[in-house]
Amino acid sequence: MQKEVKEQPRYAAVAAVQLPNVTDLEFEASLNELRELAKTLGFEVVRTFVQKRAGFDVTAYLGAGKRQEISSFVKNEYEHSALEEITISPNNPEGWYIETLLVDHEISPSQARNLELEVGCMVMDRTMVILEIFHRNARSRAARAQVEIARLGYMAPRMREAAKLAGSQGRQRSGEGGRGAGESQTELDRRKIRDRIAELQQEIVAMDVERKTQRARRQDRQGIASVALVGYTNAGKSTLMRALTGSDVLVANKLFATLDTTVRSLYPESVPRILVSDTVGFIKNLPHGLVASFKSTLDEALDASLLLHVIDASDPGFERQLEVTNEVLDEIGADEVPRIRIFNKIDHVGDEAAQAECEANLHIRYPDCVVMSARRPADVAKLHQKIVEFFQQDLIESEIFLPWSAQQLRGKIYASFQVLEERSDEEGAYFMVRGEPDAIFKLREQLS
Ligand SMILES: Nc1nc2c(ncn2[C@@H]2O[C@H](COP(=O)(O)OP(=O)(O)O)[C@@H](O)[C@H]2O)c(=O)[nH]1
Ligand SMILES: [Mg+2]
Repeated sequence: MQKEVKEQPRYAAVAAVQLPNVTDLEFEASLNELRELAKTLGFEVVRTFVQKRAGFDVTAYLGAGKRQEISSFVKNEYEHSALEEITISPNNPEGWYIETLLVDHEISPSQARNLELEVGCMVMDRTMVILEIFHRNARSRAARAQVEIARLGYMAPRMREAAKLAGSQGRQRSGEGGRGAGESQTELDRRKIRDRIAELQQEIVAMDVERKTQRARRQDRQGIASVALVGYTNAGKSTLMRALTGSDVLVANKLFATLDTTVRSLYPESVPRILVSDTVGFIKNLPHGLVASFKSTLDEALDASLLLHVIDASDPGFERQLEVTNEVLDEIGADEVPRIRIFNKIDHVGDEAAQAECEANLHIRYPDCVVMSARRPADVAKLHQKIVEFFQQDLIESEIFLPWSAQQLRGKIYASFQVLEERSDEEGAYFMVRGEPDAIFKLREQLS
């Protein structure tokens, strides 16, 4: 039997300043989202530090007292008895240590550096967390270029900060005055970054022309039935993906666990096989500079034959989120892709009466929507059925003749179509199949 490989957990703490104009609800929602984003990056968030302030501390984002508190927590010197609430999950062993402090705002390079020095662990701000997620999700060339531009834009001032630090230390050591070596290096780096951004922008313009033929590309892929999950972070996309593809069962298999987690086939398998892919989630609090890279990373939704738009029905702000998702999908040209709206987490909406009322209202407002809980196997099975039906509704029945000389295509026929009947004579074999008209047509062409 294969041993289950457990990834080493990476522990993180989250810290945020609540400004006076931010309501408790907004503040909590943003923190929740950051914790979800952290999970996506493989962090286990063990503690959240919050502080109400009139503004961010200029030197290190948080006030001195809070920094001290975090520092002693990171160094594990915390007086455990002094803790009112400590959110360490039960599978967190005693000797845990915090690898990273995640900050729920974009902070300046010098704030980040000062905070790091004081708390004694790495600091990642909200923008960096999101950039890292986009970086991991960018598959197409255009998306990779777009994310790299955003990363360079984010890195540039931070490199200057690092260079300034190195420069001032250098000067201190050598007693050298005026322009330090660090600074001229910075100039050079700044120019390099500018050049690289310009180069990437040109590439993207060139790719835009290429993308005009995207529709053709989708036509090309019609033989492959594919479904993409889209929607906000925390709506339940990944949970649904696992439930629909049976990967909860299969994940114990080490080989399987190492495969790309974002594309899998629907399970139990159907004919033709249907691929399910998870896309990068929408973010409530998306820094303005990251909008372009988000959109390009979402681009792969265009390749799907069907979109499953997952909405958290238990989130009070779901209607606004639904609108934003629609708008963005329209903008990237995904309005042409058929879509099923899935209101998930219905089990999380109040008591049974409230759930029934919510469900009834949703069906009135959004006819044809699915209201479900990813945690209920019966609901998942129904959705599975609905997806399969979508791909079968346009199927036609047809006979394909395969001469004996082309028997190597036999396997392909069985993989691509549902074979209803097979017979043969001295010329070859005849298959009565049910399949996509396009795929049948293509195979016929190939055979003639
Ligand atoms: N109560 C409830 N929780 C759910 C449901 N679906 C997902 N969740 C939880 O919601 C959180 C976010 O789910 P996840 O699949 O990671 O969302 P994603 O960001 O869209 O991929 C996780 O803690 C899930 O366990 C559901 O139907 N009901
Ligand atoms: Mg997810």
